[in-house]
Parts: sequence; C-alpha cells; structure tokens
Amino acid sequence: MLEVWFTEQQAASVRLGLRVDAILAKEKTPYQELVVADTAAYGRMLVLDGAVQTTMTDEFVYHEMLTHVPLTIHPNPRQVAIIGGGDGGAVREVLKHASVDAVHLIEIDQRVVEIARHYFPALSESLSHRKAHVHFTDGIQWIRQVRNLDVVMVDSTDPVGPAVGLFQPEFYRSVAEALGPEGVMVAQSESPFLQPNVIQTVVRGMRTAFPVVRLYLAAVPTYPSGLWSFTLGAKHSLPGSIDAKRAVTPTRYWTPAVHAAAFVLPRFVEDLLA
Ligand code: AG3
Repeated sequence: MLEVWFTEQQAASVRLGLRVDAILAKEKTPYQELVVADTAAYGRMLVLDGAVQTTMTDEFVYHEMLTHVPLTIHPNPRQVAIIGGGDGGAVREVLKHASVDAVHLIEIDQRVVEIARHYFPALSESLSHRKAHVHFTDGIQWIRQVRNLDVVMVDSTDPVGPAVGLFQPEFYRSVAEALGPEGVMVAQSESPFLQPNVIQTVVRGMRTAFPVVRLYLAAVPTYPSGLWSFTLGAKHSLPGSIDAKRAVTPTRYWTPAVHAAAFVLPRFVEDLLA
C-alpha cells in the first residue's frame, strides 16, 4: 500500500512525520510556500514554508492560549489587533469576549486568508463577523500608525522569512506605543526545548518595551517538541487571579485554573529567563 508522509524539519536533527490522506493545495504565494493537507492523525493542516501552522485537532490549544490569557488579564478589552493569524482561529477566540468592539487582523499574505476561507471554514468564518476587520499589509508598518489598542497578539510564523521583524525589540516598542495605558501584548515564542534562543530574544526584546514581561506554556502536539511558549508584555502588574465573572465560553483548553498554571514554569525554563 502506498503511504504519503509529510515531514517537517523542526530542527537540524529533529523531524515530525504525519501520514497524509490527501494534499489539497500547494502553491507559492508572493511571501511563502503554502500547503494544505488532510492528515490521518490531526485532521486538516496548514503548512507555511514547511512549518505546521494549524491542524484542526490541536489548533484550539494554541488559539485559546494566545487569546484568552491576555484578554482576561486586560480589565476591559475593546480594541484588539492580531498580527499574522490569517487562518482566522485567533479572531474566532477573540470574538468570544463580549467587551470586544473591534478585532483587526493584520496579515501580510492575502493568499493565507483566501486559502483559509476555502479549506478552514471553522476558523475563517470568524473573519466575516461584523466586528472583524482584515487588513492585508505589513504588521510592522500598521502598528506604527495606530493608538489606544487594548490587546495586541502576534500570531506569527517562526522567525524566518516574512516574520523576522516581528521578533525585534523595535517592533515591541511600536506595539507598546500603540497600546493604551492598560495594554497587554502577547507573542508566540517557540519551544523551550528546540528554540531556547528565540525565547531569550523575545523576552529580552519585550523587556525593552514593557515593565512586566512573563512567559507561559501550553502543550501543542504538532509544534516542535510539543511544549510551546508565549511571551506576554504588560504596562501594569498582572492581576493575582482571573475574575470568575470573566470566564470565557466555550473553551476546550483555557480555564482560569489552566491560565494560572501556565505561568508556573519548570526550572529549566525559569533559567532561560535569568
Ligand atoms: N503560528 C505559530 C506557528 C509556529 C509553528 N512552528 C513550527 N511548526 N515550526 C501559528 C498560526 C496559527 N494561527
């Protein structure tokens, strides 16, 4: 029997293999190479430049933890921006917060949104919501000319290709200026096992722009090593606990208790931040 396998080269000597039932799309966009495939283990998958971005089976972990953590830390999030995230999964989660008036998605690659609208309706339907505004432009430029955002989330690819600038200290300082006085930002910051240097770069860069910088973790099985990090920057100290009245529904991973636990770091991760 013929078996087709997708392989991601996650690090110089680590690969992820997923058996593929069908390849649905494969194209070179002006920014990157894009693949959509149905995998046997994790369902439909979006791949950019060889790196798994989303699978339908584990996307909830990543999208819930990227969004609900900063949105419940902010006392009253109304204006939200997502840099990247063209699949729409993060927008879907943001819209679960009744306080949000507008969520702006800043995606450099229009083809990612078009492909998501076709192959990932459960994620991309959110982009048609009346509160959702999609901008096809460079997030680094866009963020420089906005003010008074409440929460900014960086839902980027790895720090290669189009996303490099989203890992620079200058970008975090632009985000801080674009945020209101209670503003919170979060950026996906890779794996403490396979990209510890990326975590250090993000944390150091964010510390130049925010007085409070905290790392938190979640388990995303299709991302390198399965243990994924997010770095949060805030202009104020974080609330001691999440107000039960702010509970978000429905969720499958995020709960107020998971939120609190995610900031408790294993010692080797604490050591990375020293
Ligand atoms: N963005 C984070 C993907 C990073 C995964 N890296 C990798 N597979 N090497 C996900 C975008 C989903 N909205």
